[in-house]
Amino acid sequence: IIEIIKGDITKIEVDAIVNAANKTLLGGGGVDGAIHKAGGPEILKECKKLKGCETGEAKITTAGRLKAKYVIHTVGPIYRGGNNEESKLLYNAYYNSIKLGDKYNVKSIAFPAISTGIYGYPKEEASSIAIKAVKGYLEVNTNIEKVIFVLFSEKDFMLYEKQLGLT
Ligand code: AR6
Repeated sequence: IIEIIKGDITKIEVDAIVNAANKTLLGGGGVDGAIHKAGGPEILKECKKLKGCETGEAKITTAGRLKAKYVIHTVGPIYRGGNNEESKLLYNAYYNSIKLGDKYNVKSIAFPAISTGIYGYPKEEASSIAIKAVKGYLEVNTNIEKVIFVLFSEKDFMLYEKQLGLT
């Protein structure tokens, strides 16, 4: 069920892509900026009605011009040394995103490496939490058939390959 791809998440053909947003849900840089740019103004219009999102939670909109049907907006933790519940909040961001997708009957979902850019979460620990959260969810009742981790760099791709035992 789990796949990894190196590339740009806005180009992936899945039912839902996950956005690494901030609490305002009103856009930003990184993958968030790329998703709003590629998807067009419809996504922001819907985001404005959602009144933000707490860290570790997830909310859903349609996907504008993107190939996906939905964008699931989640907010990962800002990394502040590791003693501020960062690992739990990152786990929740993945878990609540896939759970929300499942509720919307999404069959395929793509994740970026949440919190590992501007929010500074160490990549190795973040990748193991991402995998643990997704596997943890897939063990319960689910209609989800495919989960894709989309990694933006070769280095990140290789890290996930290692963590998933694909090398
Ligand atoms: N496709 C896939 N992955 C990408 C793409 C893309 N098009 N662009 C960047 N990444 P970040 P965060 C990778 O900074 O750390 C925004 O301003 C990137 O290399 O996008 O959760 C929000 O509004 C990195 O590995 O998200 C928030 O304020 C990963 O996506 C803040 O950034 C996440 O990096 C959230 O920070």
